[in-house]
Amino acid sequence: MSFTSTPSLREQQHPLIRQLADCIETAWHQYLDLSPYNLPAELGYVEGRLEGEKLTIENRCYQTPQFRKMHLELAKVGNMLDILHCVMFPCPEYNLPMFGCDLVGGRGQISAAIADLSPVSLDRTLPESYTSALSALKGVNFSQPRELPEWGHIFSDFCIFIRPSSPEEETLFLSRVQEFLTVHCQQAIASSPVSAEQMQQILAGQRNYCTQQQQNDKTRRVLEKAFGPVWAENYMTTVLFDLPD
Ligand code: BLA
Repeated sequence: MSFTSTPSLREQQHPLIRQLADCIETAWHQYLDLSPYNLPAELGYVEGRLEGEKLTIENRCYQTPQFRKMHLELAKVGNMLDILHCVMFPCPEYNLPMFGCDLVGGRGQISAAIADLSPVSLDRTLPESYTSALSALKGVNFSQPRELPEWGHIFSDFCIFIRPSSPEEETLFLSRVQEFLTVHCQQAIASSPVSAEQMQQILAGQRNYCTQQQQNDKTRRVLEKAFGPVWAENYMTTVLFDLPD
């Protein structure tokens, strides 16, 4: 089964973005019990202009018993920039990492492909069940690893941040994200709620993750140029990386 019916933007994106979007939605439908999650109405589909080019943003959002918000965003700036952004925000009652993924490309080439299951614990380690499941995956090597920015200390040792250099590496990245999602969904549906005290620590960890992601100047600059600084700040803090209450 695939879930490719509605979107118009998806067909115009770089093939790896299209494939990854399909892969994410297929995993979500396969493993999780999805309900709709309503973004503020005016932020589901957005158009702006950046340097004479049209910027289009298309959002899909769900929630489940284990995830308070699962957000998949596709964005396109004329023929210059194709973007996929995805974050799964766990409910703070569960000790689950943050799944995050970003693909950025332009003119036929993906320049940044990042995927991670990021810890939210104070000691920055993943739950033991995740560490053993992820360690058991086949080792992967990419020829063009990229260096994380300063705020990238939020990511785990399993984080992949690369520039894919061939169709083979694009496929390898895609299958690694698929493996992350399978591990994550299976762990999530098997997990039990934590104590009130541990929930406070998880909340602090999620807040830290979001605060650091909000420091991404490259994302901010694209949004500011198209929509202005006030809109960009609002979008980054309420749609992309909203803090749990
Ligand atoms: C990088 N993100 C980027 C880049 C752009 C965007 C233009 C630079 C690409 C490059 O250096 O090759 C832009 N990303 C966007 C925009 C949106 C977006 C406009 O998602 C949304 C509308 N970013 C995330 C998530 C992660 C993430 C969930 O949204 C990780 C889990 C990471 N993006 C991320 C990182 C970089 C990046 C680490 C590199 C930043 C740097 O090198 O400074």
